[in-house]
Amino acid sequence: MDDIPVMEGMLYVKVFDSPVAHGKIVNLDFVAAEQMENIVKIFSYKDVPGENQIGGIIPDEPLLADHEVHFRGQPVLLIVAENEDAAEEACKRIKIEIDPLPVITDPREAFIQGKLLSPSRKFEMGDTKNAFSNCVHIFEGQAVSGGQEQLYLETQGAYAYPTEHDSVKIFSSTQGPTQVQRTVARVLGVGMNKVEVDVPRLGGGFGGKEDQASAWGAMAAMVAWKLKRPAKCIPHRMEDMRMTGKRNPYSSDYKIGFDADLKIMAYEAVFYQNGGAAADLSPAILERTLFHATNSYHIPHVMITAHSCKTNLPPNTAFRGFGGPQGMFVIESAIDHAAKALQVHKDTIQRKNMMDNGDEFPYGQIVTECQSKHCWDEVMERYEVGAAKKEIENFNQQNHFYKKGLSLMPVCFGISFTNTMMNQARALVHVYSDGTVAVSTGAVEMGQGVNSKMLQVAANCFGISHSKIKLETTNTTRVANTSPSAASSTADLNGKALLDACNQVKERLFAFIKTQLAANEDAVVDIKEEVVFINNEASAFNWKSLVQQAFMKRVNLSAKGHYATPVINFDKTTEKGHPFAYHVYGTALTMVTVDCIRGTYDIDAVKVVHDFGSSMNRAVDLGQCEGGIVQGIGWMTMEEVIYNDEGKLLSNALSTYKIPDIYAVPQILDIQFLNTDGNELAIFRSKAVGEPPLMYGIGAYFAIRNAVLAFNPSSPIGYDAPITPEKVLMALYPHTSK
Ligand code: LUZ
Ligand code: MOS
Repeated sequence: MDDIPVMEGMLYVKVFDSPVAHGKIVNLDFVAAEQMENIVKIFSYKDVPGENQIGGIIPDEPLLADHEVHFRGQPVLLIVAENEDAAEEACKRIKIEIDPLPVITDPREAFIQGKLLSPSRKFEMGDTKNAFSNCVHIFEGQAVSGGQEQLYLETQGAYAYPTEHDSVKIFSSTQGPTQVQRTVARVLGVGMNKVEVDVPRLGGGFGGKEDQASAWGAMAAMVAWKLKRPAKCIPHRMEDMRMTGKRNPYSSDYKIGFDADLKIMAYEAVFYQNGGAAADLSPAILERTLFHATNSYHIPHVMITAHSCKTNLPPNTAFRGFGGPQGMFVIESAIDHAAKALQVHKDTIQRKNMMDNGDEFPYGQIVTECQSKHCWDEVMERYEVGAAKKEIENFNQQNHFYKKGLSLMPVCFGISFTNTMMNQARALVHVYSDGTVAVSTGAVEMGQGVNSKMLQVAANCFGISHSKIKLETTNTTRVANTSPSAASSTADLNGKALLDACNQVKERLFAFIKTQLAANEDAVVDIKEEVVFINNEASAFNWKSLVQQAFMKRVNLSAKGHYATPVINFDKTTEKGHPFAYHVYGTALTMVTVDCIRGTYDIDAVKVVHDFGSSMNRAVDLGQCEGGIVQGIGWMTMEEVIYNDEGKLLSNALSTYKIPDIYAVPQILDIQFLNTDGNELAIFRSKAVGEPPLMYGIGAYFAIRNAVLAFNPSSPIGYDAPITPEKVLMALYPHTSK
């Protein structure tokens, strides 16, 4: 946001948020505050010109609280000031009185009280009841995974100014420009055509700005539109941390049954998702938990139930993986539980039950182009897992206060928005008369490298140098009705749309040159390094002269491309279909050392074989993979979101919320590209890479847990992530922890 030069007269917008997690507002007095020097106006819900509603999937979230507050940090008032200091001062003068109502922070408690954000969902395949009655081994338990703060380097925020025709332009730090546009239009009570959203790039998103950027966009836009002045609304880090939602914590029950040969015959799970005080994206996240509940395994009889529970926490939201990691953690816990009880290596059970082509996912899609076993077997061989296990056993026999642990974590992640409708994109290409090119897509660059990939698509299609192409900002007036940059699908969807646009221009240019050179109609035209070839022979034309002459002959040098993923479908009434364009596969080997005096640990190595398809940019893809792994390790080990019983965020700053730093990166982080043909629905057959690697981080949890058990085989340690050093210490010495 701060890369954008602001206009003179810009107003500063500060949010006054609820100090209480649940209650009725009985008195709200901001008269004195509003009369202070340099305070322009204080907005309450009464000042919202249109609908006081920002809920994306379900309309259950006001922009500004009206009579009740539902979470601590809920926006109540907007203080509009000439400068930040004045806003801070005024904030202190506001008096709010709230009659407290009961606060719920636990999803199971919310479920018992019937507080759900959306209808519960159930995926079923086969007949678990009958299957369990034939099982030789059955294990049941609970698994819990915590929240995760997105902690994008740049906080949320928006800058807006009024434009002609009663319109407004918003620069927003959002993954979803159209979602901001839609929300602003609703809040202002105007058409979407009066709202322009522009996104140059983000200082990180990680899912946190898929939906929740809309509130900040709406606040800045409302102030700018009503007061006819530019306005900026950017929370500070601690405000951002307490007001915005995070990865949904889950508490889950599992039941897993095996035959005598350790084949998993039946699996049941019930997921209690902590949704927070409003639906936000939680219903969609819940859906992805269901889709990934069996991870890479084929299980003939499955019944998975998921509840989105309403608690008095900030509405939880998207975070890289989007419910998938939470689903996978539970099945991995169930299998681990079984392995420990049966005293077999977990990887024996994992490999034996790995899915393969022709198997059916519980949601009806048939497994194709499966790379699960390839990745797994490649890890076992390349990284000599058998020898590594022996080494660890020897080490653990010889060392008392250091213990090592190892785990294998397979991943199978579905690519496409689970909501079929969202799998569409558009792109706009202008070739200017001097041969330079400008490209607009719906893709938002947030550090993931999508702009590099878009450049590659255009350069590759036209056969020209990257230096001739400019990537424009993501803007709703140039590319409309965009899906957010999310679901690992941004490069696929926007890349395919861009390819369509470039091909249209290219076809016109090729048709033009054939007439120009009186070439045969089936002559083959090509452009390589900006030289035009006819039937593989260099012609006198280069890209620039071709474009210039085509323009002189009035050829259309612009095009709009469109792409909608074919094949995919899903029927929510039967919970069956073919929701994903394809799947991404891989396996991670993780090795750790636990310091059994201190409870601290090192991640010695994460070694991965990952299915990139035919990678179009190995540097970008490797970066995504490395970053995802470290972020996944953070979620599973050190990042602990803590609210107290009053719904107050205790881990509310970087001093109390620990994310991985360079010292937390595994000593050895080795990623092998499993080179496959890739899928034709992937851009240039280069598979989506944004989210799948995050789930390799789950391996760190189980490796640490194994090391703990090597020290204390009777430790009562459960399946409760993150496995922080404190929890490790308690698990090492349970008898002294009381
Ligand atoms: N967002 C969304 C996502 O709206 N639908 C999805 O399926 C999804 N998946 C991953 C990340 N964001
Ligand atoms: Mo995301 S969790 O792909 O915004």
